[in-house]
Order: sequence, then structure tokens, then C-alpha cells
Amino acid sequence: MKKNLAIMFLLLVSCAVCAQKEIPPASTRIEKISANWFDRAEITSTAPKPDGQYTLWYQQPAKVWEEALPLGNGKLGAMVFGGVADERIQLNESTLWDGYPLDPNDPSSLENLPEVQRLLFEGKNNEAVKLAEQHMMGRPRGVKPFQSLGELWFDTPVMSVSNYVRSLDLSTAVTTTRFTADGAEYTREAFISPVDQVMVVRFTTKSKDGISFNLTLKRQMDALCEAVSGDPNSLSLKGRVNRKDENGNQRGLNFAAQVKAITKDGKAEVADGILKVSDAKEVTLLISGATNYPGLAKMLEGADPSIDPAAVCAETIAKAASKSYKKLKADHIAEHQRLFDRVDLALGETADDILALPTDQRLVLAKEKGIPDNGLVETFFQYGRYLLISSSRPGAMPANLQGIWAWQMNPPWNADYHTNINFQMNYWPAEITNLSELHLPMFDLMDALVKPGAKTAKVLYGADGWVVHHLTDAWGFTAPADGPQGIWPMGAAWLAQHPWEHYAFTGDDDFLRDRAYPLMKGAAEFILDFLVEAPEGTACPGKLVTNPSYSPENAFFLPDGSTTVFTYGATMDLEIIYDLLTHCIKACDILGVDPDFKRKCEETLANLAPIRISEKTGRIMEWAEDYKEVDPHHRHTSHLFGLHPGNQITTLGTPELAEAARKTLIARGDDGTGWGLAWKINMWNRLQDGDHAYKLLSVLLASKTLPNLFDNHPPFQIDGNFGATAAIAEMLLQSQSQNEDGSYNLQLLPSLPVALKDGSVKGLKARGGFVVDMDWKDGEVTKVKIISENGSVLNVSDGKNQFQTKTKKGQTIILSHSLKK
Ligand code: FUC
Repeated sequence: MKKNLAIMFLLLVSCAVCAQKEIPPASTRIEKISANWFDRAEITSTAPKPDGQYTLWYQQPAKVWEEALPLGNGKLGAMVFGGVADERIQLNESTLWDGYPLDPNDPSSLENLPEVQRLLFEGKNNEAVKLAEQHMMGRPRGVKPFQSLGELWFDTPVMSVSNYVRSLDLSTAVTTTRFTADGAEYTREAFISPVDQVMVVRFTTKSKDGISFNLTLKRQMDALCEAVSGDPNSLSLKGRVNRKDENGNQRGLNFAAQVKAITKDGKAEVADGILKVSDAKEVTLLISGATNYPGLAKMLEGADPSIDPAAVCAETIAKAASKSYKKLKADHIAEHQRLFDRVDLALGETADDILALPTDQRLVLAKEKGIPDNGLVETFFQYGRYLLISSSRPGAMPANLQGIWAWQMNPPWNADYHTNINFQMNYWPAEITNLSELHLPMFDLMDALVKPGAKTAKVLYGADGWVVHHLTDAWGFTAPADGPQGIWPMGAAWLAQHPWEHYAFTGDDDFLRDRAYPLMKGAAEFILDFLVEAPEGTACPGKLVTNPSYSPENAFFLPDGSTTVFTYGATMDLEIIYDLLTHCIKACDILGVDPDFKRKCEETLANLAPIRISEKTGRIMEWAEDYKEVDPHHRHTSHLFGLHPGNQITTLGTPELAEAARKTLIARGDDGTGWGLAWKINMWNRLQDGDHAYKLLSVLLASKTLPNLFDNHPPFQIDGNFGATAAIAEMLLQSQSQNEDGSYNLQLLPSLPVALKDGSVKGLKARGGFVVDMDWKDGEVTKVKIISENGSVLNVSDGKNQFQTKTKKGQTIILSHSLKK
């Protein structure tokens, strides 16, 4: 028996070895591209943690895409797997979208709108759904996806290594893969330069064997890898998204990627789509990507035939090749640090034995203990900033559902711009974590949506202004998508909060006048036309409500027991409208413009249906009528928009609503999707319950965070990263409350959890143009340094003590314990 078992065991082992042997080297693999990756090398590691306070690191290569490490410069993105014998670098280009601009508006909408509204007011919700679905949906009913640009797969003869370590240093935006083979160290560094617009991968070794590898470029479809004529050191990938319009005309984007190997000694040649480098002392790969996307401002024109993406790639690489590696790297790091170094966070002590653990093991530990170590919270906070720096740079596309990183041709939810929470959440950390200029790509997209959004407003609702529904893409899709839940015309109104916030933080009057106000006013004009008076027999007769209306993305029971999603006057709509019109009124005052429009906003606000508290549950009502929700733990907490990101529900100003909001949050529960948790953490912060906020942050880190610290909806969705980073910042500093004179109140440590009772932060921003550095101990501020960038009035409170002063532009104010000067 024992002998039989031994033979079976041997057979199994040898089969496993055979199976491994059959896996070909990366450059010759023909398998379908998937999330998985196989590295043929035998790898061992007891390598210690690399340097850097904010470093993600691992003792094994990534086996799946969600373990790989992200790099990006807003335009180009890459996921580095850190393989040894077989390495994979997956590439993205932020403009590579399937699809083309089209007119999705159903002209039969407008004539059916009054009937849809009547049915909803009369409680015939599902009849309204049917009619609206027939006449109001976009044609087509959805958008096409953001796609992967391609992949760089290469193999080396190094098959057995020790001391393996791969890492991403957030403070330099450089990944490093290091290992020892035959006694010699090998190092690969990679970064994507925002200065030179190339990805740079550098191979060095102390081995006398030098560096040899075979490399190819590939994509799941629509592309070919070929040699670059006259250049034995380069390979290119070229293709066109295969997308035809209804007349059969090809409309897809052209795209290209190119890689060039610059070698010291050794040889490089290209044959059969493989770039072969042998016996080099050092190698630097320069990688570029491009498409003929016309840019956001011209997106309605479709692919630009005058752009040759392959030529753009070649030119970009040629320019970068004129710089030394040292210079490329130094310029890259300097530009990254210009943004990254603005903020520092230290949250008390983390034990040395925990600090010494690789990142994936720290996540496991967080799961076991139910709370993360403080060092992990610091890194996770900075990771959100890192991801925004890498996926949203001025002049490029804004961050989509996956930032800029997606390996598929059809990523989840198309990796689009979801405007019923997700896209906005991406930008919550932009201002408070001192990355204000990274907000700009969002405003570029908004500017671009005004024209198609105005058409949708006219055709579907007969309204002025511009509208966006619950999602959009790179081609200006503004009609309802997916299903009746897509008939949610509040996207532009919510988006318009962002330019206002940008103004509130920066105090940039030119921005308010030239960009923010026109966007806000256009979004408000739509709302003013769209609102209708609720008739007798409804929950709020005589009041202004939205209709049709929907509370993303919850369903409810009608009195007859059936379920539906459609109604009038959902609470979220009213809160978004309150937010928008309040900001418009303030903007009119500041700019001294549009008295008639201002008056209209004021009158509308005065007659808008109010937020209501349920007599049955004591919670904020999600809909105008006190319906019971189908999913009491639904991931969206839409009806608490007024608590966060709005500022209508506050503990001081509206204590009863705040209490009802607290009950609502408790009823929704402490679990959820990644972003759902991130939103609720922000809401608990606004209720100043730091411990509850921290409880949810712990759930997020322990169970909704992937090994590479990407947020996990599941699947990966980047909004949870951004939402959590903003939330950690708001535990320490809030500034949303404003006084009659327009000055803001800075609240220090408004929602500090006991777990973070000691710490320091440098460089957070507050509304009114203040930069805040602060130390705290045992939950109390011990020192705060505030720089006034605009010369606004400073009001600061630590919960017990207040300090107020007029400031001059550039003035520094230093306060000690109890906010004493
Ligand atoms: C909304 C959410 C989903 C997902 C999607 C991208 O529809 O309800 O959970 O996040 O956006």
C-alpha cells in the first residue's frame, strides 16, 4: 500500500514537472491572454523589505493581474508582474476606447414624458417603467469599453533564483524586481515618465553572463506585432479597433505601441515578431503607446485620420532615447515628487516585526486581526494619491472605473465613467490631499459633455442646459443606458459639485468665472426646466420634484407588494439639486452676475420638496413616499448624499436629520462593496464618529482590498481606493462648513478614531486655500501650522477650542495645544 502511494506520488510529481516543462517561454506563448500568468522560474526568497516608508513589496511574482503593480502617467499605464524567467507587462493607453460618437437620443421621448410623469404621480410606477423603457432609453442602450492596449511578454534564460523581491515605491513611482542567480544580482526597474511620455524598463546585472531575453508585443485582437523597418532594436504593435457604424463604415480607433531596446554591448535583432537581445551588459527598454483619438475637446468628431499612432510612438521614443537613463529617471522622479511629496502621513508606531512583512502578508494579518496596522493605513492612504497621480494628469483623460488599468477587451462595466457615484468618488481626494490640478481632466470631460448633454436635454426632456445620465464614455454618450435605472438625469448636476469644490479649495476666481460657473449654470438650467410641481394626492403637493426619478440603484415595494425602481422626487435628487442651486447662488454673488437666474434658483430652492424622516423607522426616507426598500443593505446610500458629499445634513445645523442619517447608516450595515464601504466611511466621518468610520475602513482593508492594494468591488474597481483616501483625510481635517461672510471653518481631527490617536500629517488642504500640517497625541492636537494661500479669514477648531484671525496671502500661522498662539 505504502509502495503504491509512493509510486502515485512520484507520478503526480513528474506529471506536474512535465506540465511545467510544456509551458513555453513567454515570447512564444500562443495562449489566450487572461488575468493569469505563469513564470517558469524556481523562486525562493527571504529578502528583506526594500527602503521607503510607502513601499508595496512582495517575495514572489504576480500570478494574476490583480497582484501586479501599477505604473502610469495619466496617458500610459502598465501593470508589472515582476516575473523572472517569464515577465509580463500589460499596457494601457488612456484614450483607447472602442466605439465612436453617435446620436443616442430617442426623439419619441418628449411626447411620452408627460404620460410617464402622470403615471408616476398616480402610483402606476411599473406602467411608467414600461413606457419610459420604450421611449426614453439611449439607442444603443450602452457604451463601448475602454480596452487594453496590449502586452509585452518576455523570457530570459534565468530559471532559478533566490532573494527575490519586487516592489513599488510610491514616493518615486518606480517598480523594482531584484533577485540573485548563480551568485549574481539582477535588477529591473520600471517607471512611466510624465515628462518624456515613455515607459522605461532598465535591466542591470553583475553577472558576467550579462542580459539576454526574447520579447514580443501582443494583444487579444485587432493587432499585429511587426519589426520596425531600419531599426533592429525595435518592435511595434499596430491595429485598429474593429468597430463599424450602421452603414458598415469602419469607425474604430487606430492604435500602436512600440518598444525599443537600447543595449550596452551585446546584440539585438528582430525575427518573426520577436526582439532578441543577447549578452548585453545593460538594457533599457523604451515603450510608448498612442491612438488617433481626437482629444476630449474634439471627441464628437471621432477618430482623427491625420494622426498616425505608430509615427507618434516612434517620435516619442526617439526623443526619449536622446536622454540618458539617469536623466530620464531623475526627471520622472522630480515630476512625481512635485505632487506626491506635498502630503506626508505618520500614524503612530507600527511594530518592527509588522513593518518587516511583505504587503500581501500585512493584508492577511489585517484580516486575521480584524484591523489593519497603522503603517498599512498610511500606505493605503498614499496609494490613493499615487493612483490619482498615475491615472489623471492635466491634458489627459480622467480616471475611469479602473483608473487607467484594464487588461481586457471588455472590462467590467466597460471601465467607463459611471456618474451616479463612481466617477465622482474618483475625485474626492483631489482637493483635500493637495492634488488640485489632477481634478482638471474631470472638468475637461465635463466641458466636452456640454454639447451632447444639451442635445439630450432638449430631445428627451425639452429642457435647456445639459444633462448626463448614470454613465458616459469617451465619445459623449449622455442618454440613459442599461435599463430603466439608467433614466437618471442627475449626472451633470452631481458632476457640477466638483468645479465648485475646486474653486472652494483654490479660491481661483478666474476658474470660477470661466469654467466652474458655466458648467454649474448649464447643469442648473436643465434642473430648473426638469422640475415639476407635485399634484394633489402625492406625498408633497405643490412642491417641486423630479419626475421620473430613481434612487441609485435601489428598488422598493409598492403597496400591492410588487417591486419597482421608478418614482418621483427621490431624496437623492432633491439633495443634489439643493447642493447645485446653493452653489450657483453663491457663485452669482461672488461673480456679480445673472440676478434673474439667481432669483430663479432661490425661488426653486424655497419650493423644493424637503428631505424627510420616516415616521416608521426614524431614518431618512429614500423616496418621496415611505416605501420599504427591497435590499435593506443596498450598496448605494444615495439618500445620504446630503450628508456626504453634500453638506445639507450636519450634526450642528440639522441635528434631527443627522440623527436620522445615523439610523440610516446603521440599518444599511457595516459591509458592502469596496466603494460602498468607502462612501459610508466618509459619511461616518461627517457624523464625526471616527471609530465607526475606522471599523468600516478595517472591513475595507481586510476583505475588499486585493494583494496589490487595488480596491475590490469585487471585481477590481478603483473608486474604493480614492474614496478611502479621501475618508482618511477627512478623519483628520474637514472644512465643508461655511459662514455668512464666506469663510470656512477648519475642523481639526473631527472624526479621529481611537486607533489613530497619535500621529502627524503634513500638507492637507482645506477650503479657503489653507495648507495644514498638524501633530496630535492622545487624540488632541499638539501643534498646527497653517499656511494661508489666499489671505482668507481663518476659523479653526479642534472640537473644544476655537481660533480666528484675518490672514494675509502667504502667511503662516502656528498654534500649539488648545489652539494657543
Ligand atoms: C454602479 C454600482 C455597481 C458598480 C457600477 C460600476 O452601477 O451600483 O456596484 O460599481 O456602478
